Amino acid sequence: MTEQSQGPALDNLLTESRTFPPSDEFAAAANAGPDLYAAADADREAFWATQAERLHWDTKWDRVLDWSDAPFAKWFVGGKLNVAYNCVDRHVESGHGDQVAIHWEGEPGDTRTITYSDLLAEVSKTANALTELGLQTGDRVAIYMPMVPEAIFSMLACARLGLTHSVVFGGFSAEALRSRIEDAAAKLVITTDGQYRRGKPAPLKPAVDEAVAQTPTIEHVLVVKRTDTEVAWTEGRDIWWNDLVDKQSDQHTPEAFDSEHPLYILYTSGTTGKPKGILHTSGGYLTQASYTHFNVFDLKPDSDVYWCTADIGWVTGHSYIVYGPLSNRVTQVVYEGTPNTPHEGRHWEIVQKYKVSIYYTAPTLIRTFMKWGKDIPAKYDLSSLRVLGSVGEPINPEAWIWYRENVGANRTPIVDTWWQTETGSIMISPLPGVTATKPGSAQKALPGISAKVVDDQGKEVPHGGGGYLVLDQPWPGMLRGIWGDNERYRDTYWSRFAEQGFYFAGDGAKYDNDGDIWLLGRVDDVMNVSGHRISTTEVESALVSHPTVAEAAVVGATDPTTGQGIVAFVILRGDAVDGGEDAVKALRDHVAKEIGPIAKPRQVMVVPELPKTRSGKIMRRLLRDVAENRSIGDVTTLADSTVMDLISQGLNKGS
Ligand code: 6R9
Repeated sequence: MTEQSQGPALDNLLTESRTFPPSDEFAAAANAGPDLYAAADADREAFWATQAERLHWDTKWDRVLDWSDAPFAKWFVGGKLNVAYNCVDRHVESGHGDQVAIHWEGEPGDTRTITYSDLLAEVSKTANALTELGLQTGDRVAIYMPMVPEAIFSMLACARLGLTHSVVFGGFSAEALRSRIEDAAAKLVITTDGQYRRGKPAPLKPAVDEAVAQTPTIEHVLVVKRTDTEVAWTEGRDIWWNDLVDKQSDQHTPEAFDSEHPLYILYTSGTTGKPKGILHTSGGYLTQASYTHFNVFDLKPDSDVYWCTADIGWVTGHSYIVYGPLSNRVTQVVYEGTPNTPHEGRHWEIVQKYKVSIYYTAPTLIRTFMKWGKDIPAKYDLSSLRVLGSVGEPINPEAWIWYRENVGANRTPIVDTWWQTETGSIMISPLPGVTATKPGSAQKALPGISAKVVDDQGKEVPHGGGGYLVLDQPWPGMLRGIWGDNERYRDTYWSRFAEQGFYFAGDGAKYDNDGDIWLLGRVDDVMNVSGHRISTTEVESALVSHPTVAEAAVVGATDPTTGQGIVAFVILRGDAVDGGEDAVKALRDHVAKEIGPIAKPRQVMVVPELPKTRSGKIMRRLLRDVAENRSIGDVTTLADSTVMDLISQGLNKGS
């Protein structure tokens, strides 16, 4: 039997009510059945204890959860484990050393096949190299790399030694890297000479050189040769990967660390300019990453080929390329490059080549594929696919349907997975063998997880109602804090609904009439551009750091491809010449340099004034009206009600 589509036709997507139940065959063979919900509901802690048994523990925990110091959780208290051992060694020990762990595909077409035995040897050598550099348990290591296998070896080597890694996306600027190194006081940066991007090598090490010139904690820079680009070299500080790692022994005995040992810090945008270092620890994090990866993607380690298209610079790469999948003995594809290099069918060519069966990507890419046209995927054999996933932002029903029809042959379940850097792992998602999926809805908290939609007062809204998404029970993969800033941790996530003790996710949500959850986007000043979180304040401070800018206000405007696009309104300084094309280009480039190309505004509008309330708050709502070409909303709280006319007139003149 194939899946049934019910309800109205395609043109009625806004009132989407179709559901797609799994086929009988899929349901019968699925890792997770409906009983999983019942087991979790019966006893949440016992349920998580069962899930933790997925892992190898050197010392078993004596307590599942200690929430006495809320909001600082401890999970699997007293337990000890080695995260890398769980992701690598134990698969070799159980006789799967010859299984391919990673089919790596470089952008120019070079490939590497890495078995679990290979992975063990590489991670061991890397761990021995990091030890030779004098790194000790608890030290922080920055990883600033493209999607090369050494990035994964480095993360796992850190985990193996109890070093805390801080992966910084390779598309971020020298300044972004510098501030992250400084915040974590990292001792080592691992990087590459360059990276392939859109068919061309681009240098990467110069950004590291610029960053570490101002970060005295850095003792060494370990450099993987990827593009053979010429690099500046600081003797004594810089070391080629090949010179150090290749000569190491491939034997290394892992040590067990406390369940709460810090595994990594990952920086994410908040509502203020300074990124937050989200802290994740070991036992609880790995338990949830492993459990969710196994059940949400229905992973069959002996037969599936899995591909998550994220970059390891984001949390999705951490939990669904490295820790979840490898703990489950996955065989996966890791692709280095962009989806249209050298042609727009590259992803489908890779799916066909490796017979990918599980594919996990972001709505922004799905919408890009839609733009490129359905003829492109139609040219390839995609029949190996059996589960599709989506993450990073709300997926509009139209994109969901397109994905299912043109990639999933109207057959594969789609799991729309809601979670955050802070949650560590997937929280709200269908289970592919259980849930009748609905285009556009993430639907239900996973077994073991509890989420609610509440109003301003923290009261749960009725079915059909909307409000704020909260998590009302602690979960194993939850962040353990913001690195070095407990106060900000409490303020950001736990003060909004302090009385109820809810975690405030920062997302708006609603229940439909069946009680399924629909995510509606951020309710704070965080923009979501192609699934990347960027704060309006971050971009504003980058703009005002430019000598020609007096003031700036930034909004996220709806964008058909990227979800939101960054639109900046700037007031130039009196002596700055004009707001012509060159000035605008200079400002866009300046933001790209300060933060990274992903933060480059789609538009910069030079205006004479900004709309402000009497207390001086910028009214972004009105600017969003302008950016989205809507008529301007209520202006009664403006200090000067003529400002919006001035702005509109200025823009119509085409500045
Ligand atoms: C994993 C990741 C988190 C924010 C989150 C929300 C948005 C992520 C979503 C989604 C609707 C989904 N988001 N997945 N919104 N449906 N399936 O993306 O982490 O980069 O920290 O972003 O992304 O707004 O709050 P992160």
